[in-house]
Amino acid sequence: MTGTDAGAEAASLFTRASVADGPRYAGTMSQDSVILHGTRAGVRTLTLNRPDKLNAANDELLLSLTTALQAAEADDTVRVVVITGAGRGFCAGQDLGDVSGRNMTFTEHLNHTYNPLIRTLRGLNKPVISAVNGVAAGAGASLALAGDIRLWAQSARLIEIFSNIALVPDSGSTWLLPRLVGYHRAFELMALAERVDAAEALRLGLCEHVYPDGTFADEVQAYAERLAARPANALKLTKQALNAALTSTLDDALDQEAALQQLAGDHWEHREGVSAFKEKRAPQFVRENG
Ligand code: LHQ
Repeated sequence: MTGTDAGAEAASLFTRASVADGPRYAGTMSQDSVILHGTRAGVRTLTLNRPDKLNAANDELLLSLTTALQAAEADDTVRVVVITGAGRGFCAGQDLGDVSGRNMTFTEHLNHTYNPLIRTLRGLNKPVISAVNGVAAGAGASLALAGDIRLWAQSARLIEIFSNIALVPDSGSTWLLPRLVGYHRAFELMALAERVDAAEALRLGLCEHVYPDGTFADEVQAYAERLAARPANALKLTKQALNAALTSTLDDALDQEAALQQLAGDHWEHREGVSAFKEKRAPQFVRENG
């Protein structure tokens, strides 16, 4: 089976499974799927599922994850997406057992799998949480950094490991990491492939929160549900504004804010927020028909 076939098959399995899911958890595509998914309280959890290899990425995993993100985008009941790993790893990057003998160049490989994944994730109109339960290395580190919110388990660690095998950081790391930690720290992390533990990640701004391993999944779900209760349209526009501002001038950002504020202000969420304030009650931003 080619990577594309595998992705297409996984996609059709996903569609069937998500229709049958219902509102509670346990909506897995199949027991041996490389991406497990469940939905609870507006939170779609996508679990990389190759635990014996620390969820190292093969084409099927990458294409299935991209498809799963697109399906989450299209599903109005999904307000937040969580990406996490099965077992003791988050993602050990490219499956190094899967690269020899492939009839693709490195460039083609990235353009076929990793780059569409990162573009889909960063462009998703819903918040994505990278729930980093264990080691995140190589492209797995890029995935850990790419979420809008990064939650880590205490034992998680991140390694810009590419230079160990004499490769260049990819999947967005060269763009994102220097924006997070500055050029010099990014270069050092990449050149020495030093391991970053949870305390250091918090200090460097590579994650927002660290939770004990034992309660990590529950903490992630609780955090995601808090996010899911926030105004979805306003968060979508905020994500668009921030992403655009990362590469724009102040002038452009001011224009962008003025345009997006109109879209936010015309939305029922804004009227609900103002009414709730005046009536001294909590706003209700979750509605049946969005
Ligand atoms: C793995 C892997 C793995 C296969 C652990 N592959 N089996 C893009 C495009 C094109 C080409 C190349 O790359 C890229 C982007 C990239 O991501 S490049 C970076 C690729 N990743 C790596 O170089 C990481 C390799 N892994 C490691 O260095 C270690 O496994 C880490 C530091 C992640 C974790 O170490 P430990 O906690 O000591 O675990 P372990 O090494 O014992 O691994 C557990 C098992 O997982 C083991 O299998 P085994 O059968 O012996 O139990 C590993 O072989 C397997 N595994 N990473 N990337």
